[in-house]
Amino acid sequence: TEKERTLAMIKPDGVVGNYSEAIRKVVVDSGFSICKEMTIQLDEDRASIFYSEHSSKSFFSSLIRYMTSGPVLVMVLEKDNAITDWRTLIGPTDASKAKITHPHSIRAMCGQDSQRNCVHGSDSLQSAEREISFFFDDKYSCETVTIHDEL
Ligand code: YYY
Ligand code: MG
Repeated sequence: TEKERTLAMIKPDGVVGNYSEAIRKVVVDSGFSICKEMTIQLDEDRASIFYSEHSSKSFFSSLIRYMTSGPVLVMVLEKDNAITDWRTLIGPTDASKAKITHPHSIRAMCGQDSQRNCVHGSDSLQSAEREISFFFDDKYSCETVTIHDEL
C-alpha cells in the first residue's frame, strides 16, 4: 500500500540555530524516510502564498518577516500515517507551552514561542498535497534526492 507523505519544514530559527541535523535524526529515528529535501530562501510573495490561510490574522506581517528572515529546509517525509505522526512529533504551535506540556516534542526542543516555533507540518491530506506541490515539481517520485538550490 502507498505510504502517506507530508511536508515538513525547518523554519529560519531552526536552520540558523543549527538544529537541522538534530531534527533530521528525530525524523529518521521515528521511522520516516526523507523523500526529498531542499534548502531555500523564501521571498515575501512566496511566504505569503504558503501562509495565505492566515492572511487576515494580526500576526501575519510579523510571520512573513520571520519566514523570510533566513533560509528554510523543506522535506517531503514518507511513512504510514505521516501527516498525523509528524504533527504529533512537532508538538503544539506555541513552543513556549510545548516546553511544559510536550517536553519531548521538536518545538519544545528548538522553538521559542507561538511564532518562532522552529518547524512546520502539514495539517491534513489536502494541505500536504498543496504544500508538497508548492515546493516540488514532481510530487510523486520519492527518490531521496537532496536539492540545494534557489539560495
Ligand atoms: O499549524 P501550526 O504551525 O501549528 O499553527 P497555525 O495555527 O496553523 O499557524 C501557522 C503559523 O503562524 C505558526 O506556525 C506560527 C504563526 N503564528 C504566529 O506567528 N502567531 C500566532 N499567534 C499563531 C501562529
Ligand atoms: Mg497550521
